[in-house]
Amino acid sequence: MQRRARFVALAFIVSMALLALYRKYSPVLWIDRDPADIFPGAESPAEPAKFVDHAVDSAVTKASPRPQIPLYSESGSSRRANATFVMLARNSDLEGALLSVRGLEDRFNSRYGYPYVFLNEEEFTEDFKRRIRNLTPSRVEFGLIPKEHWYQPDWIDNDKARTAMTRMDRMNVKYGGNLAYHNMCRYNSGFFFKHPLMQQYRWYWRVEPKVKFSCDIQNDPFLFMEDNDKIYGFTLAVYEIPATIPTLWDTVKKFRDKHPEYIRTADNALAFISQDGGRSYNRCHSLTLVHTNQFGATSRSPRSISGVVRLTRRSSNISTLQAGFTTRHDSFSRWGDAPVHSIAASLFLKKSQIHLFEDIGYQHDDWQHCPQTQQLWEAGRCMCSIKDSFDYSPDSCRKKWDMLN
Ligand SMILES: Nc1nc2c(ncn2[C@@H]2O[C@H](COP(=O)(O)OP(=O)(O)O)[C@@H](O)[C@H]2O)c(=O)[nH]1
Ligand SMILES: [Mg+2]
Repeated sequence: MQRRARFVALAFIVSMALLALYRKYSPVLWIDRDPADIFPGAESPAEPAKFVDHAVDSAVTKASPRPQIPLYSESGSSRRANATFVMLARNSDLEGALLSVRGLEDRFNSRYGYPYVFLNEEEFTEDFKRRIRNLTPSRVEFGLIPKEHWYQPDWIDNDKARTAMTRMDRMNVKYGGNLAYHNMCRYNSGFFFKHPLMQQYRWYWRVEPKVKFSCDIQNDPFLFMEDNDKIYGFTLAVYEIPATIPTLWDTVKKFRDKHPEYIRTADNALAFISQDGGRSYNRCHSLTLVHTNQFGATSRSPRSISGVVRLTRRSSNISTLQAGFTTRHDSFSRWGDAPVHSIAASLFLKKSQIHLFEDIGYQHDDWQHCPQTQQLWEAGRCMCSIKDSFDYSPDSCRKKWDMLN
């Protein structure tokens, strides 16, 4: 009996010692480490700056204790980009937001551990935060959008704006009469990357509620972008509704004439958005719903290359135009943020800096991109059907993109 007790005690001590050694030397990373340890290649996030009046939810950075979950990438590398997912959402978008996060975690992020930022012009409810946090061990932050970034500025003639919106509503212009949608487009065009929570990251992946990721994402899109001098990535390209942008291209042309220094004259992607050398806009835009971009990179990021910083200024400029003209222009049209970003990318970047992620199976509303080769489809264990891809349907701009490359 005594011998048996001694044996059990010895076995216990040996297994504890083995466990300690394993935890010390194992290549597996543990989630309760400092993010800077987990992502050694990444810049350590700066303390988020704080707006005076609109406090960022300070509780959010303190993640609740989590079970330890190993993080690894396919190659076994622990290298990560300084990157985040970002979702603009209302409290009422919770169910859709949960679906998107669940999909992202299952198809990609449970192996990578990238953080999330959620932004809203109203405080997120405790229920929203708790249920989102319950889906992922990653850091999740919830930010309140500063009022001056969301609501239309004082100098807007609200009577004129209302009249224009009523007119658009009568003409059945999609979301034309919806002020919140106008503000959302304006915010997504020119402001989201200015949010203090966003300033700490160099790469953004915009996610919307209710989107679906239909294939395993096997490689890290952030690192792919970083390592291949890419700035702007997308999967779907569609035509914009003409009635929403009657004034957009004229505004872009004025901007181009006033600021030729911002326009890349060779090697750009102009042919993707214009078939007549820039006289008119063909309404093609990449769906910026799933894109990885550096539009928000700031000069505070020490590792930003100069081109990136310049891009930021350029995109801010065009976004500032959007911010002003969305509601100030006589016709008060309702420009979407997707054409604004796509035009900026097509005019300011080398076309090689724009990337179409063929391997990312992605669905937003009725639009779906499914990898078009059997090899990618199988490798990604895709749920979508190759033949149901939107890419070559008449409403898609994919052919224009292919012709460019
Ligand atoms: N906080 C907030 N987010 C919004 C509002 N309107 C739209 N969004 C978000 O903005 C994004 C685009 O909105 P959505 O309705 O999907 O527009 P669509 O994709 O153009 O049809 C989604 O992430 C929405 O959750 C709003 O009034 N407030
Ligand atoms: Mg949407």
